[in-house]
Amino acid sequence: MLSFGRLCWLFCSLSFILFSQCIYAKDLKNSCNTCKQITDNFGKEFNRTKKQNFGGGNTAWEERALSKYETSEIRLVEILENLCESSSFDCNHMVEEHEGHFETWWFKRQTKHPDLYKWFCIETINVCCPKGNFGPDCNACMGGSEKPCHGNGICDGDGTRGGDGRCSCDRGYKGEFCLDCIDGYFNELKNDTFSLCSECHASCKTCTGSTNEDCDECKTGWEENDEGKCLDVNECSNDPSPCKEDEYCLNTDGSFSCTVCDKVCSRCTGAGPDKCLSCATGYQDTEGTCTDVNECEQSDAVCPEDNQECVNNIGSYACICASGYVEQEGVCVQVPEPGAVESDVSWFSWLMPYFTSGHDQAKLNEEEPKTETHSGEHEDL
Ligand SMILES: [Ca+2]
Ligand SMILES: [Ca+2]
Repeated sequence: MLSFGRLCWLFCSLSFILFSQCIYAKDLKNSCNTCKQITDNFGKEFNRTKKQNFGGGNTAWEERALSKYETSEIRLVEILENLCESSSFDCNHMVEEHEGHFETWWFKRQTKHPDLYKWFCIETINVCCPKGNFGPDCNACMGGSEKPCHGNGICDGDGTRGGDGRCSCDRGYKGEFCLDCIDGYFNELKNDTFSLCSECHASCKTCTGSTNEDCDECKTGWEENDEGKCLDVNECSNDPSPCKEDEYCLNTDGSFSCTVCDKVCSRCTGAGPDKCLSCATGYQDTEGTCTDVNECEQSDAVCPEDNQECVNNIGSYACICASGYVEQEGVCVQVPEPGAVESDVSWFSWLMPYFTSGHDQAKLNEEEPKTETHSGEHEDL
């Protein structure tokens, strides 16, 4: 029987092998990409150096020089020097490692094998495969190398020595060969080698055609009517409403949404202060719109304490000490005569909030909830 330690060792070794293979497979794909980049750049540099020669001089000499330069090692070296970004290690390493192959191609294979990518990347250093093929032996992708994944997906490792040739299907398609349709799509055309999946109507979960009459099954939020069509469910007409009490409901195709009412409403049918079913506390109905209640003008005194003044604000009101009075321990007391305290300056700055006008106080208190007296902030001073 295997000991625990030995089992661990076995598990770690297997994990390492799998991990290494993943890295290796990725490396194989990357190597091909690097090679492709190199040969693309080779083509660009080849064109760039077409018009160059060894240097100035008379025309006859230039012509001779040009024809010589075309196939010269100097031109090859100039091309090779510009194939990679200096920061790209993989690119520089590959060019350096296979410099000999570039020389062979340049002097001996160029005419017979004009496609450098094919000769170098696929046939010589074996990092790429022909299109539609994958893996170390360049096997055909799923669905064949002519049309991998039947044209409805991407073959893993396509064109490289890596990957496993399996298909990642495009949106709408599924299956090993990307010939089947996912839910919400239907086959417009299908045979052994071709499939066209189109999207169902928004109301169908599954379907056989493109309209809401072709649903096999309606999607959530839709229901079948007597004629067999899938129609939107109006969730907002449900009783009770699917929204909270202070929200209004908006029906949409296949769904609905809930939005919080205007702050002046406690219940509403839509957005804005004129869509209230009932007004929020502190507001009253004025010709169909909820407006602020001026509590200070109500017959019942809302600020019952001595020497208090009522200040109205939007949605509420505040009770503050009247001019010439200041709050101390919950009651409004008369402001002492100037000079009665040691430091006049600090005394007056301390009192300033109580001498501001009612309008300013209303602003200050606008968003505050209904309060009977000020809190004793200054008591800490
Ligand atoms: Ca709906
Ligand atoms: Ca008010």
